[in-house]
Order: sequence, then structure tokens, then C-alpha cells
Amino acid sequence: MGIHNKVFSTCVFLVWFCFCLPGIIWVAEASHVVYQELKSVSPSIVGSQYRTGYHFQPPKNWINDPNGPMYHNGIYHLFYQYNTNGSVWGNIVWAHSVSSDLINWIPLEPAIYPSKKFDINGTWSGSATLLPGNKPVIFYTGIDPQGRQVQNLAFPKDLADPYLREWTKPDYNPVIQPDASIEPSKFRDPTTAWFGLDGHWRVVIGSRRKMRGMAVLYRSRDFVKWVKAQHPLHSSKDTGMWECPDFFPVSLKGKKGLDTSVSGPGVKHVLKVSLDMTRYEYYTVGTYYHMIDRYIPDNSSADDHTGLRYDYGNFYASKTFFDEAKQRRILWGWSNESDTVKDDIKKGWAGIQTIPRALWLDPSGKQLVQWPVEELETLRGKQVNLYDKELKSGDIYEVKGISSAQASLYLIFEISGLDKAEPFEEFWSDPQVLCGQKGAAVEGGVGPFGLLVLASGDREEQTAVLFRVFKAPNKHVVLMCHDPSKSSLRPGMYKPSFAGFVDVDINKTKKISLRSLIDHSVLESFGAEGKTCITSRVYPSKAIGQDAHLFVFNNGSEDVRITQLSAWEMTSPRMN
Ligand SMILES: *[C@@H]1O[C@H](CO)[C@@H](O)[C@H](O)[C@H]1NC(C)=O
Ligand SMILES: *[C@@H]1O[C@H](CO)[C@@H](O)[C@H](O)[C@H]1NC(C)=O
Ligand SMILES: *[C@@H]1O[C@H](CO)[C@@H](O)[C@H](O)[C@H]1NC(C)=O
Ligand SMILES: *[C@@H]1O[C@H](CO)[C@@H](O)[C@H](O)[C@H]1NC(C)=O
Ligand SMILES: *[C@@H]1O[C@H](CO)[C@@H](O)[C@H](O)[C@H]1NC(C)=O
Ligand SMILES: *[C@H]1O[C@@H](CO)[C@H](O)[C@@H](O)[C@@H]1NC(C)=O
Repeated sequence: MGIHNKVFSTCVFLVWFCFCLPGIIWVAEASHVVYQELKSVSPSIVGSQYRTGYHFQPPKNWINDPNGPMYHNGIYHLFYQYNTNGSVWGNIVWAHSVSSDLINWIPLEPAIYPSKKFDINGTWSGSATLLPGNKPVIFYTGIDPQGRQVQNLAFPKDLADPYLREWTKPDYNPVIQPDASIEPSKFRDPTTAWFGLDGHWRVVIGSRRKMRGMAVLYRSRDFVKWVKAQHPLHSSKDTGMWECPDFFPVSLKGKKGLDTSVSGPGVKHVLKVSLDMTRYEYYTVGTYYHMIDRYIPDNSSADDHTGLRYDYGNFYASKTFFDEAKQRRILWGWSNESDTVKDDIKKGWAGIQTIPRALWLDPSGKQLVQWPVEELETLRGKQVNLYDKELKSGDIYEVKGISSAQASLYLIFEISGLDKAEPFEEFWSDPQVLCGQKGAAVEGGVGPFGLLVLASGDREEQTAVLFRVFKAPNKHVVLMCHDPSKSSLRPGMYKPSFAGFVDVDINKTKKISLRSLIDHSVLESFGAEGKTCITSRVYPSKAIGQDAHLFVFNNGSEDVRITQLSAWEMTSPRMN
């Protein structure tokens, strides 16, 4: 599970140390801080200028991990970790919403909440599996009276209810308990189960032994009696606790998603873990050897915190599911606030889910590609276009005609030449560090060029989405970057630069596309048709509502041309 406020990792509360600040008691295990006194504060303000218009949010209170997403009989279900009583982490239940299109959401009563011995001290993250006969079951982590993390099952009370409102927890829970080899406080977030050719179900649970992150594997014939496998499905040294593991097949060809139990020829597998240590995720692409029940990442995927990410920004505790209706695999991730805890109390809410994204394997076989689900396009309103706009060195041009605080953009940049590309230094292995050093205000050769969003008219406030091209000995390196260093004049905001490299042959294409979703306090960007994705939270003080402006810019010495730009205002769906 991913969280307890910065600090929130869906997790455990071992009290390692305790210290006091005026009005706040911090109880912490490593990075887990709990604001004891704020756990049950009733919100005063519900609306706010930072509330999103089309992202998934409940009307109030704290949310974190997406849980048990699934498609069942025409309805999409999203459960999520939710504080029933306040806008910091605490009192967590499985809140529940349903949708017929992944865009408009109807809120229901919490589906799972502490009520039995096996979950009386917590109902943390987990996943849904569809059993034969299209019968859903939820696997979740319960915290028992001893504070141990145990794995429980919950079933719909009435399969005839299209919304599956009520869930029952059999008395035979917990079905999996930590054995002597597993630390009871490091054992959580069961995956969707998959069915093997040998007639056994499998499920993986996140854990660690010393600093080795582990995906502990269990098998079962009947889904009730689970036996631990001798070896974990996979583990990796020095990565710390693995939260929210996700393990699924992807097709070697095309964008079609696969049911979680598919394996064999034409299929690769993906293992994603959320690292409590860094509060970022990484994934590997590899091979699942089902005879020995081992997953081995390809040598092109780094198997630690330097590895591939779904999203190089504010994105954690993610989970995918197979959408049988449209034969696609869909990804949900949690994006936390980057303002202050005090602001969250004032706002009365904290946390959003990112726009659901379809994901598939890139033809290179080396990474995934993501794209917002097509249903999002139904929210497109007023549109403006721009064609063949030349951006000379130092140019800034305002895109007018739509209200851009709640908008969606797609554009293509064409580079006139690569001769002026800055040399790439071998030691620039971390794109985030590079982006922090070379933001929008650092003039370059090819780039920085890109967008300024949620900008004030005078650009005192601006959040830049930019590309920059470097020349390495035998190739060009493309950096994609969110630079929020000027995103807000308000003090105390957390404004990290976020960035990833984009695996494109820019020397060949001379073009790169960008899609950006802007929604008041969140910016999600998809570079090169979804090869590199970045999410940031920003809180402007002037660039709010009708006062938010949108610009394109070029701060490189090489000219660039926008061959096409479309920008849409986004309307608001029914959101809980
Ligand atoms: C929420 O707070 C109320 C009052 O403080 C308390 O009675 C209730 O148990 C809390 N709910 C949860 C789920 O902790
Ligand atoms: C379990 O919850 C109860 C009630 O909130 C609390 O008093 C107790 O300390 C908790 N126990 C553990 C082991 O977390
Ligand atoms: C990676 O694996 C491929 C085949 O799977 C192999 O051809 C290649 O030599 C390997 N590269 C390294 C660096 O081990
Ligand atoms: C471009 O660079 C100049 C010089 O550093 C800076 O003043 C300007 O703000 C930059 N433009 C953008 C859009 O950040
Ligand atoms: C870029 O493309 C040109 C022409 O196709 C080629 O001559 C050159 O070697 C390429 N440069 C790099 C770094 O790939
Ligand atoms: C989100 O909030 C920021 C600022 O408080 C923290 O630095 C991050 O660690 C946190 N992210 C997660 C996943 O908890």
C-alpha cells in the first residue's frame, strides 16, 4: 500500500521514535509520519481553487492508493484508500466508486472497513481477481490486533447487485499470515491473482528481507488455502520494502491488453514495485518461467530505483487491471499533494488519482507506452488550433482563445537541425538532476522548448514542460522535463523538477509530440506518444481559473516549428 502522508506508505506503524512539534505528534517508522491529532479533523472548506475538474477525487478527505480496480458486467469499479474523517492519513477504509466509462463516477458506501479481528487495526491495499463464473474476489491486507499484516479475502454479498455495494469477509480469514521468515510489519499489498497451467492460483505479496525487496509468492488450488512457494517470484537487493507489486503479461505485438493469467509465446511480463525507500516506483520487462515460477527481468531493464518508471513525477502505489470490454490494460496511480499539511486541512482534501491510462509494450520490447483512455476525449470542449508556428531562439507565444486551467493539449515540435545540440556528459545519468540544473531559464542549443502552463500573464508564475536534445558520442539524447521552479509565488510549496529520457531517434524523426493534461493543480504530460510520462502537482497564486495562461516557448539557439497544436477546454464529468 502506498502511504501515510509523505510519510505514508501504506503501511505499518512501528513506533521507532516519537517527537513533538507544537500541535502535532509525529509517530514514525522511517519515513512514515502520522499526524495523530489531525487524523479526525472535520474539513471546513470543501471547494477550493486547487480542486481538480476531471481527475478522480472524492468530495473531501485524504485519499491514497487505488485499490482493486476491475471491470465487471459493464461497470468499472475503483476502490481506494480513504480517511473517512480527515485530510491527513488515518482511519483508512476501502472507499468505492463505480463508472460506466472511467470518466463519470458515482460514489458508494465504503466496501471494506475494519470490523473483524483480522482487520480491526487496518484495511490496507489490495487487488481484485475475477474467479471462474465472473465472480469477483478482493485480496487485501488487514492489520490484526497485534499489528501484524495479514492477507484477507472479501466477496460481493449479492452478485445480482450491478454495483456490488456490499462485501462480506469470511470468518476463515486471514488466509495468509506472515510465517517466521517474514517480518509481520513488512508484508502487504496482494496482487491480482493469476491461474497457472497446473490448476493453481498464484498471488504475490510485497515484502523485504533486510534491504532486499521481495515479491513473496503463494499458491492455492481453491483460493482459500494458500501455501508459500519456496522462492519469491522475484527479489532485488538494496531496494528496500516493495509496496504495491503488480505483475502482468503484455503482448509482444500491438496495443491489446491481456488477462492477468495469460502466459506463453508472444508474451512478456512486467513486474512493477513501489519503493517505500524513495517513494517512487520502477518496473522491469522480463520473462515469467511458469514451470519454476520465477520472473527474470531482461538485461535491458535496470532492476533497482534507477529503472524504468511508468511516470517520472508524482505517481505512486499504482495498479493495473485488464478491461475485458475493450481488451486493454489500464493503469491507475495516486498523486499526492505538494502543498503543506496545513493547506490540506484548509482544503479539506488531499490526494487524487491520475487519469486512467491504457498501457502496452513498445515495439522495441524494452519499455511500456501509456496513453490516457480514449473516453477522456468525450470531455473535450472549446478548441483552438495552431499550424506551422515558427519559434525562433528566445520566442514566447501565447495560445489564446480557451480557458486553460482545465484543458488538454496535443502538439508536435519539429526541429530544424541538431548541429547546435549541447554535448551530453556521461555522468548525467539521472534525468531529474539534469532537469533541475537545466530548466526553462537555462538557454541551450536544441531546446529547451515546450509549454508554459498555469502561467500568470506576466509569467511571474509558470510551470514549464520542456524538451532538450543533447549530443552523445554515437546518438542524441532527449530529455523531457517538468520545471515547476516558478510554479507558485506561495512559500512552502514542494516544487521538485521531474524528468525522464525519451527513447526516440530524434536524428531520424526530427519531430517529437507532447500531450499535456492540465487540471488546476495537476499537470500530466505524455512525451513522444506516451513513451515518457510525467505528473506534477502545482499551486499557483495568480494563474488561477480565468487568470491561467498558456504559452509555447523556445529557449534554445536552434529554431523549432510547431507543425500542429490543438488545445481543448475540458468539461467536468460527474465526479463522485
Ligand atoms: C471517525 O471519527 C469519529 C469521531 O471522532 C469516530 O467515532 C469514528 O470511529 C471515526 N471513524 C473511523 C473509521 O475511524
Ligand atoms: C489496534 O487499534 C487499537 C484501537 O485503535 C489501538 O489501541 C491499538 O494500539 C492498536 N494495536 C496495534 C498493535 O496497532
Ligand atoms: C542481453 O540479452 C540479449 C539476449 O536476450 C543478449 O543478446 C545480449 O548480449 C545481452 N546483453 C548484455 C549486456 O548482457
Ligand atoms: C529563457 O531564458 C532566459 C534567460 O535565462 C530567461 O530569462 C527566460 O525566462 C527563459 N524563458 C522561459 C520561458 O523560461
Ligand atoms: C544523423 O543522421 C545523419 C543523416 O541521416 C547521419 O549522417 C548522422 O550520422 C546521424 N547522427 C547520429 C549522431 O546518429
Ligand atoms: C508526496 O509528497 C511529497 C511532499 O510532501 C513527498 O516528498 C513525497 O514523498 C510524497 N510521495 C509519496 C508517494 O508519498
